[in-house]
Amino acid sequence: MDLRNGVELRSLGNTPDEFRQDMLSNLYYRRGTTVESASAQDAYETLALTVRDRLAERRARTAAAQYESNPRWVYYLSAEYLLGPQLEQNLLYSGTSEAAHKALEACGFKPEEIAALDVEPGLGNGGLGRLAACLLDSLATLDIPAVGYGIRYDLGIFRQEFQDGRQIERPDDWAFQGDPWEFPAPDDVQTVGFYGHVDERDGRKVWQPGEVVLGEPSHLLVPGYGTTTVNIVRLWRARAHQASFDLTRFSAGQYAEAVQDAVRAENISKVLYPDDSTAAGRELRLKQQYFLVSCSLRDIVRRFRLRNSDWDAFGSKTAIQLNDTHPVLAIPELMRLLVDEEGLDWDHAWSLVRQTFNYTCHTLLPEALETWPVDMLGRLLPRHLEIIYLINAGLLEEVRSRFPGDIDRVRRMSLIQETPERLVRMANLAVTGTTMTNGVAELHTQLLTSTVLRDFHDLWPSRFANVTNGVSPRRFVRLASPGISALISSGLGHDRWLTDLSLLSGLEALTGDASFREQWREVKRSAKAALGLGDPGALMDVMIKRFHEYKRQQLKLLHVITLYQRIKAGGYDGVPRTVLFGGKAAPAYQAAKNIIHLINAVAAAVNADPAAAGLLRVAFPANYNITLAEHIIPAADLSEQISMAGKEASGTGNMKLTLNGALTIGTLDGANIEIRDRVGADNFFLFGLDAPAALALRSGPYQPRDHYHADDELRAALDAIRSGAFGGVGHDVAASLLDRDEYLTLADYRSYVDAQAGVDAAWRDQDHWTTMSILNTARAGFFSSDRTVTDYLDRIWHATPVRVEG
Ligand code: OAK
Repeated sequence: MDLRNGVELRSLGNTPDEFRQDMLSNLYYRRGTTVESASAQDAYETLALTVRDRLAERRARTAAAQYESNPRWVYYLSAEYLLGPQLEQNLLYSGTSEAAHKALEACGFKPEEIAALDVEPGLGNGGLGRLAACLLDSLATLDIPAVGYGIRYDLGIFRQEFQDGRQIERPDDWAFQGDPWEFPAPDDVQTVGFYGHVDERDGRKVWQPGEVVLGEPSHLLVPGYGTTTVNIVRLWRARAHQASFDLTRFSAGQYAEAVQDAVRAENISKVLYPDDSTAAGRELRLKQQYFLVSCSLRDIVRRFRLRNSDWDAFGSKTAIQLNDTHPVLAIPELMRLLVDEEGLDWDHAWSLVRQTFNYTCHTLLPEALETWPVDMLGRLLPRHLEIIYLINAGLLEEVRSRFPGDIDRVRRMSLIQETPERLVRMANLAVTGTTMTNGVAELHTQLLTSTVLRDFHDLWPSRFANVTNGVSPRRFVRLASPGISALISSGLGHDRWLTDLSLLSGLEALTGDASFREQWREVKRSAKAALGLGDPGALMDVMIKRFHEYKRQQLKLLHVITLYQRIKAGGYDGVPRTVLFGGKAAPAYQAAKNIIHLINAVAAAVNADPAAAGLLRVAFPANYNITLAEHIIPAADLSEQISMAGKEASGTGNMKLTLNGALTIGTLDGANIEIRDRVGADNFFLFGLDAPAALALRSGPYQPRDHYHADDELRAALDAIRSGAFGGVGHDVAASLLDRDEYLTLADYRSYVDAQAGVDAAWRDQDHWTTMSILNTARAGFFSSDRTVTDYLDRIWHATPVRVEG
């Protein structure tokens, strides 16, 4: 390989022998030890470095080819990434799995034990962060020049433990042992300002920050599958400026005071806010957001300047995707850079800004729509607030001229909410400052444009598009389910489906092949056995996602209690089930934590009762994360997607489970609708109110108690909860359902329980169930994140591949 300075580097070899040689040399030179005295951690780190070296080579080639072609770049700005464990992915993508396996064994290590030392960087909460990771995977796989920007939180999403059934949060010090996958890049450090005031000099505004913090980048490699391309995700870590260490105070023995400014600076990237779909209006969070935006934009501008000198080209060379509103300060920040620092006139800058940015909305929940107090934003970022006011003036002028006299509309669309408190509305700013706004499933986009963002859709209909989410088939089929993957490849006669998931449709023909069905059943069964949670012959009924009342884990729990009560009453005729829950609740979300506590109490009662043995079991492994998801998903027979219709933007777990041959029981919500359309209504268990019906019921005088009185089984289940049958836990859960039932759990209960009877009936015909399972996989190819990225490219980014020589 010819590197830019003309130095020849030998290419690293991938035969087992070459790989082992390199491992031994890394063990010796980079860990300073030998096989005889190496610990398992030494072996893990060495293996990681040896694999990383292979990808680093490809990375160098990728960077050179991308630089050479000076393309339009896709930059993904996201406060969260849930990348998942790196080792197995990097082994697969670099084609070194087998060599590594052999090398480890030759050195006396057990590969599974070494793989277990790989700690996933949990730098996200849930769907939004995992989607970001799947999109990066597909961008690299499709050879798109792209960089993900994010924050390198010292502490990721908390580690969940259960104490007496209650969720306890422990810090997730994910990089405690160091992170072998990370490349620090201290030479690209950025300086970020906060607070201060705005001066005017020679007719130009100059922001004089009152505090500066350094942003130090490091990056992780994002390899494409089946290609040489290796992109990066660049993560920023806050570092104190050396001037913030007060040597005078230190010398005077005031140790805590000497470092207090430095500590405050570094707190910016200390911890991920553990709120999923709720806005946390704290100043530190706003600081995090600006920190991400400021560092990333400076880096993007630096990269632009490597090849371009004319600002006019900026918009055509740069597509920046804003992952929800968390990075939306990028809009006023780029205006500030262009107008205040580069001297462009306002209109010119605004047209470049609009050309550059696009915005994805990931929610419909009003409480997730971010707003920031005007006072707080103005104190922290005085110049940005001025710029937001100027943007607002332009927006309101356009609204007034399009809708003369419609004062209410002006009030609704303003970037500033006036009462009861003055707030900056980040979603309004996002739509105003971008070319395109997209929702993440058909229904979501439809609801966005007809409710939350309706006024903006009236004004600018062509700025809205739908891009239905997708998931990486490499991670969520190939890595998660080697058994299913091998069977798919043998059935299809190739493994090209890994990069063209529509080819799964070829499995449809195999549903008529009894031996294929038998193998399919066996593969699902062994995934259950490997998970080790319950009888592999039982129906594995899986609900894995963040805990939120709108997702309705409480509905699943009512069903479990009903099954249990039927068992206790004798003559139970349902099929044996293992019901598996996984997920975390935001630490301050008491109602969700109550549901977790109640599930654990019900699990304890059911699992200890001999009457339920062999019929019903409830599993709730703690600390659901990507690593655990990869074990659970292949084992699932039934996928629970039971949110109140009109609340789940898309869901992506639903896609992962479908692709792994689970059948869905679900409402007509989010991407469930598109899944059902594709797999066929006969292969999907539908229940419940649809979005218009749910909305209508919610807007009237809904009386949850009517359902309680009308339905004996529902009443018995709620009474059991209330009467303390599960150890006194759950009083609040029952009260909230009976008094308010915000998410129509009781209204959907009967329809849900009846649909579950349909599940039992279907499960009894195992051969037919298997056919339905295969059809779910065969018809779910659309839900590849490769298709999602292709849609973004066509509708939004308009960027093209740069192929890297192999
Ligand atoms: C998190 C914070 C703020 C706003 C939204 C989220 C979020 O995670 N939303 C989820 O995004 C996923 C990816 O688009 C969707 O599949 C989920 O439905 C949505 O809840």
